[in-house]
Amino acid sequence: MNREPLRPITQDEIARYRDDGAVCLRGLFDRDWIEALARDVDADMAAPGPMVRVNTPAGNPGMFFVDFQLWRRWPACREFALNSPGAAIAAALTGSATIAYYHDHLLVKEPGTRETTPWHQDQPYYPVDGDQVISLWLPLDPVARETAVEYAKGSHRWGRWFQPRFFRQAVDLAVADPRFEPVPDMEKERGCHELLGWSMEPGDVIAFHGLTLHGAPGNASLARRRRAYSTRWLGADTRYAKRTGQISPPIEGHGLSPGERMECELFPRVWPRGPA
Ligand SMILES: O=C(O)CCC(=O)C(=O)O
Repeated sequence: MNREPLRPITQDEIARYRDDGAVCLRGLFDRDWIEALARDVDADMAAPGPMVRVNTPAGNPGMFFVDFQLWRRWPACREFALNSPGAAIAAALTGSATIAYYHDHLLVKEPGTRETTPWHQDQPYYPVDGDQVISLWLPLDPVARETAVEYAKGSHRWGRWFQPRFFRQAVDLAVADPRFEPVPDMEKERGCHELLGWSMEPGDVIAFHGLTLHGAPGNASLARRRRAYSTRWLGADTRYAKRTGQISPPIEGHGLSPGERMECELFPRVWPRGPA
C-alpha cells in the first residue's frame, strides 16, 4: 500500500481546491488500499459500530448505510488514518504544516437505493472552527456521474453556515449556533449554481472543504454498489469549539477545552510523518 500519493499534487489541483472548494484528484491510491479498505467496510457492515445509521426505511429497495470511526476498529482503516497518502494530500491542499486526523465516515449505497444524501456542509456538524477542515471522499467502487456527489462550486467562500440536518428524515439536528441558516433548496436552485461532480475509478479521490455545500443522489444502478470511505483531516488553524446541542459524529472522551488545537489520542497528528 502506497504511503505517499502515487504522483505529486499539482499547483492547479491546489488552486482548484482553494477556489472551487472541491477537486477530483485522479490515481493517488493503489489497488491494495482499495481492496483492504473494501474488506474492512464489508466486515463493518456485518458488525457495525455504535454510531451506525441505516437511512433506508424498511421495505425500500437497496440500503443507505452509514457508520463512523471504523479506524478505531478495523486494521486497514487504522492504517489509512495513520500511514496513507491522505495526510500528504490534506497538507498539500490546505497548506498547513501539520495535519491531525479527525474521523472517518462510511457511506454505502447498495444497488437500487433511492435515498439521497441531503445537501449540507460538513463543518456545521462538528465542534470545530477554522478554515483548514478537509474531507477526502474515496470511492471503493467505480462511480458514474449520475451517482456522484455534487458540490456547489465556491460555496466554501460564501461566508454562510447551514443548519445541520439528519440525513434520514432531513430534519434539523438539535445543534445550535447563531451562524446557522436554513439549507437552500438546491433542487429549486440547481440552475443558479455551478455544480461540480465527477465519474470516478477506485484510486481517485475528491478533496473538499468543510464548508463546501454538497449532496448526492441515490444509487439507481441495479448492478453496482457505491461504497465511499470519507475521511476528515484538520490543519493547524483549527480549534475545538463548544457547540450547544448535538454534534455529529458524537465523539466523546477527547478532553479538549474550547480554543484548544484539535490534537490528542483521538485526533492524532499524522503530518509531518513519523518514521516509517
Ligand atoms: O457519499 C455521499 O453520499 C455523501 C458524502 C458526504 O456527504 C461526505 O463525505 O461528507
